[in-house]
Amino acid sequence: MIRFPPVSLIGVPTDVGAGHRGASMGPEALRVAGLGEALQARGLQVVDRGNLSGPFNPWQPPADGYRHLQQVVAWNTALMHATAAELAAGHLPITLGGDHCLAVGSIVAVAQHCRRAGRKLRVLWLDAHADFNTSQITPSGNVHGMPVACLCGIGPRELTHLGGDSPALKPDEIRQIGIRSVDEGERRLVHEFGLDIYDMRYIDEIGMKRVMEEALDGVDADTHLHVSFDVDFLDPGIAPGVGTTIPGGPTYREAQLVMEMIADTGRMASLDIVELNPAFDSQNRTALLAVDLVESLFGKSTLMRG
Ligand code: 6HN
Ligand code: MN
Ligand code: MN
Ligand code: MN
Repeated sequence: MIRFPPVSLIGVPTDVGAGHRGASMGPEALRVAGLGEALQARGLQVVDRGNLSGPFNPWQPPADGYRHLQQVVAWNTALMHATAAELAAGHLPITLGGDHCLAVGSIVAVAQHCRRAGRKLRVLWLDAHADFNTSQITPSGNVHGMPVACLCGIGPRELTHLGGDSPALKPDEIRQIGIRSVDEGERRLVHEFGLDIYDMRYIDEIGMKRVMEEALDGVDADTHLHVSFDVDFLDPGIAPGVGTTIPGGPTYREAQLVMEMIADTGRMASLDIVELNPAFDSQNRTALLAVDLVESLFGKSTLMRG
């Protein structure tokens, strides 16, 4: 059995980075679906830190290629500090998003923590999207389509330098899994940066087991594994409660295997659960599915052999 440090839930109720309203209700939907209780039932110590506060969503069109940049920076600053405090206390922080722009704040804190401790970092980005847009190439201006680029050093200075140093991440520290929607300019940029992308075509061809073996290759006792779980990673047939559904995502079994293989490493030390949008869900089913999958991330298994 894998031992985990105490887990801290950090609610970040905002949708300032998204193109649809409603991800701001994500933290409460995850709580109502029993996330804290499910982890406690696994023997984990869980503290719910409640919700961070920040600016409301002004619902404005993009300015200079960004929507709500000032509000995005404010929420990410708060999350970066909250995440850093949990890591410094030896806890495992879980970001309850909120839209995916928040991964800038959480991952900047994680990266700084790793550099200080001299640990290796591996980020697993589970998503339908590459989230590698810039103000020049974005089709929407929505910052939730840009966090990976910001973390790799391209984007508005307020985000690329959120933690002081830039870039927070080297492209070879990231593995993206489940990708099936990449914008035209974004595709070029992702290749230029040499990002390791396990797209759905590749998953179809070689299978999820081998994909995960490749994505986790090199993860060892000295590695901090951060999982950024965008719920739109999942096939919309099982997970309709997101703003940007893209057909052809991982099935329930494939998603379970992803989570179980991550759990098997015993190295997951921080997690984002983002883009859950209760306004598009019915009867909280996508939140319940997210909780089910997160239980597997924390070692719940139905395995009978081996
Ligand atoms: N997400 N590539 C599209 C855009 O507007 O940049 C969609 C981004 C979705 C981002 O789901 O985290
Ligand atoms: Mn995303
Ligand atoms: Mn996405
Ligand atoms: Mn499970």
